[in-house]
Amino acid sequence: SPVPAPAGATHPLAIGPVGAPEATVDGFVAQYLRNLNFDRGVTLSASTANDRFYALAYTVRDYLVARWLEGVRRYRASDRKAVCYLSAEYLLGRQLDNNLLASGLSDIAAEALAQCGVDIEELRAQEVEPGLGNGGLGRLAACFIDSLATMSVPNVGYGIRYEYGIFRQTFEDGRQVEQPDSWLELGSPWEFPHPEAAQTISFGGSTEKYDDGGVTRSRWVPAWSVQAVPYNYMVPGYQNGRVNTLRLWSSRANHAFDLSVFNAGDYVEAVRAQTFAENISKVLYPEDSTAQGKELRLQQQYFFVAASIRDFIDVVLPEDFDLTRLPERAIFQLNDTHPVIGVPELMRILVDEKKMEWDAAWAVTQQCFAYTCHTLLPEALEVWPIDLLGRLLPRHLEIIYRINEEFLLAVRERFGDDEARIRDMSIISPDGAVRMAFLATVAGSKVNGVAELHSQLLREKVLPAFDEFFPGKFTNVTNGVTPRRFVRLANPELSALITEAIGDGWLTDLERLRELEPFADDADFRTAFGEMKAANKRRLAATLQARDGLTIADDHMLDVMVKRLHEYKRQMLKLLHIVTAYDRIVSGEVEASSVPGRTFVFGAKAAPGYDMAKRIIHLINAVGSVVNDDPRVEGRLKVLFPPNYNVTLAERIIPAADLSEQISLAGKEASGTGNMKFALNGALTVGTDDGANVEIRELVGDDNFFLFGMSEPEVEALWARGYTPAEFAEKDAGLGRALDLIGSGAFSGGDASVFAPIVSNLMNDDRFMVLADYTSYIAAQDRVDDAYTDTAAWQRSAVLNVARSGFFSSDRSMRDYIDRIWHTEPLG
Ligand code: B1N
Repeated sequence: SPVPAPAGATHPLAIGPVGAPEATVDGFVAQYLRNLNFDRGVTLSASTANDRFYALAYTVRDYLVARWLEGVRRYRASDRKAVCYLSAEYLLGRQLDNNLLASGLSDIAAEALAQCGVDIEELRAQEVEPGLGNGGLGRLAACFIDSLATMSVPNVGYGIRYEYGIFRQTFEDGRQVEQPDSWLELGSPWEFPHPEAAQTISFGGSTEKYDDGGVTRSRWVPAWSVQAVPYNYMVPGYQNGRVNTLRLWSSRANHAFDLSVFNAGDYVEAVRAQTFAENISKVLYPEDSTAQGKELRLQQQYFFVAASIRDFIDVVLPEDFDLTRLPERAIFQLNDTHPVIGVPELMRILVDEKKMEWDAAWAVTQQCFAYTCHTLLPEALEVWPIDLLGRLLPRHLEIIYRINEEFLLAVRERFGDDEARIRDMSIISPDGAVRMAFLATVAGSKVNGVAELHSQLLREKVLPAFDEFFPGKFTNVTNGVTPRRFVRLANPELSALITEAIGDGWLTDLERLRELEPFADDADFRTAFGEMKAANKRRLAATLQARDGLTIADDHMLDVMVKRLHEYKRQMLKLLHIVTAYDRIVSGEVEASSVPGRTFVFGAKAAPGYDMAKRIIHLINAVGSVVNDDPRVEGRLKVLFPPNYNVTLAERIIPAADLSEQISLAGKEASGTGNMKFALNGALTVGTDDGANVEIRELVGDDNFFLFGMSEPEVEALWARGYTPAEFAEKDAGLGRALDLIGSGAFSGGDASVFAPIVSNLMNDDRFMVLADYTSYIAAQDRVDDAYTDTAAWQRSAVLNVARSGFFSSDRSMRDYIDRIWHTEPLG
């Protein structure tokens, strides 16, 4: 397809089409060898695995680039509205297989490499995944941009190209140790750097008033600045010829400026100042669901948001575009509060730079933003102290004050001088901090939660005054996951089974999985399904053996809890179950052979500064070593905790799982997305009525879901009555014994002090009511054991989980955002 040619071009190739290489084995081989020779500068026989991986990635890229450029050209020629997704995190996972699948080249590439005598498996293993996110929030952003490309919706994903992504986790004596994630060490073949298109991003200084032809205006006089260098990534749709863009910003020193401010003649100082600028995109903050309040974090946020908004206005939109019409062309979706500083930034551009009237600018701004909230945890809600914000972004603080003033004036007009209400709704908190969720809610055209229950609690409990003031502003969009990565790529065996049963087309129309329902009663299909699970377990076993030297028994139920380590997610509840199962066997209470063999698999990173989370990681490993070494439970119970859980490992673990642990305290997990991936891969869920579990259970049916624990209203009622966890330990003998074992040093070589803080926290505080839900959880696990012994019934349930989870495609989430929030249309 034609690539735009400059005026005056006469050579046919300059006019186009340059065209992609021919999509044949021969075409692929030729391009592959060309890349190896001309890009890597090596022959095949002298190449390293990294050379061969690079050449492969470049070859796949070559097929996609023409479509990408053509898409950009067609978008610019249209007047379509684009979704500008603003997210501080994108947890992409490896790109090679995804890009091969999207371009329809998987088979050709496999054959081409085979004919070159190159082992494609070895090359797959070369790719280091860009871990530019912490967990669900970052992975969600990656799923969403995949779906938008697949649905041909114009989208630019904007974010930060962290030089170091989420830390690499290792264990030393069972304790988490963090290693830097130097994912760029061997280069990154998928990115297109554009240092020439860098933007200047300013910070600090002061504001001043000036006379602009009789009008008094404000302007910002910043003190220092850095360069934001864009790195483009292709985001290919699934076999639809569409390629969208992910644009990640990297910070670089602004030389002219450094010389004047940082050095005063000192060359060495000036070069040192460069590191200061480069620090901004140096490292991802490794906290999931906690706000840090660190200045560098605010710098990161402003850095990427300012660069992104300017990019869209100055680079993507036509020159001299009338910005009063910006809402027709852009919707800036705020992925949590991290990009909310974009609100005063757009106001600053419109009012200070484009000289728009405040009210007109505010009308534009309100239509251009929408806000997604991802949590209810108070410690995760971002607030920025006004002194910090004022020091770093003085003009933005002034703008926030004015937004707040006008907003509170409107509140007074509606409700009178109700001072309590005014205090509760003020964007500036009583202790002098900017409440970013409030700012986002006031500014956004819509505010959404990420699952039905979460959206309801957001409206009713966290922001009820705002819901009353802005009728119709609050909505729900339940999260989703991309079936391309998490079904087709992660589970090719299941995908083949599905296609054999219902034909193709389901991968872009996932509700069609419903057609699988009758197959749940087909014994042959169930057998094939069982073989699929067994094959996936063997594949996982091989991975864990090679990666960590771990072994998995063939005939075990695989019981999996993979997610960030957080007290609200209750890995401790899972551990109490394991200790109880262990204790029941070693105490002779149950016959080892009377329960199905189970392998418990954990994957979890703890934020480096979160002591309790790290202690729980230590305890998981400690329980694991005792259980795994005890001959009395040999062949019955096993605990595996492979380190460094990431997207790549998730793609191996999830398709092999039988049981999915989704056991957060009701009301705490906003949605969860791992829960959806497991259900789509035919694992049954043991879960609380929390987040998207509620919707999973409604869809798959009570018979195919192990529900336990208090509901959110029951949790509230227990808090209201007064929660004394120790009472629960007294009432349930099994719980008492499990806690005693942990607290007495049974898993720490007799040293009670190691895990005593965990036990004492549970007995005396237990913020997330682990003890209150224990009895019900153990009962649910006993039901799981029973159910698993009836293989046919279990597999029937597993098939029904797959058949009824099509709703959880991120394509559906995107449809909902489009219908309820964005009102955009695909580029035909
Ligand atoms: O976002 C996911 C949800 O499925 C999860 O339930 C939710 O916990 C997760 C600050 C967060 N909420 N908040 C964060 C991440 C990083 C950070 O610095 C907060 N992550 C979630 C997708 O909706």
